[in-house]
Amino acid sequence: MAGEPQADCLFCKIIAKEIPATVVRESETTLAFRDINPQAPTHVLVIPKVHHPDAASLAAAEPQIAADVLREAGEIAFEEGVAESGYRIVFNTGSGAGQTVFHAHAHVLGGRGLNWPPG
Ligand code: D5M
Repeated sequence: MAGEPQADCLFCKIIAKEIPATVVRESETTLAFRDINPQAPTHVLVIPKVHHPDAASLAAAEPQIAADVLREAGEIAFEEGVAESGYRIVFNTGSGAGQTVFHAHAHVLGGRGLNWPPG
């Protein structure tokens, strides 16, 4: 069922604490942890605790939780000290855009210059 934990989902396993992660923030509806393969000095992932395959399906099914993910991303940018210099919130959506984990997640990237357009 939509939103239910998926046995084969890496991020559902992190939420269930079956796989360790370096958690930086947690709310009732979200979990944020450091990316295992950081692409910037600050690289944190914010995920909803409910399982939806990407950000658009999360927003369609659970708009309040999608808003929670964005709010947490902004709080993390402040806590990590990258808000003033500028940071990026990225939702890779679909394998053609580089999505590899099909549980909605925001990348919070900062602490270095970020080019536009992204690669
Ligand atoms: O982003 C998926 C991201 O998930 C990618 O940047 C690596 C990260 N990742 C993969 N496994 C882990 C674990 N175990 N801990 C922390 N981060 C992890 P995507 O947008 O789907 O490419």
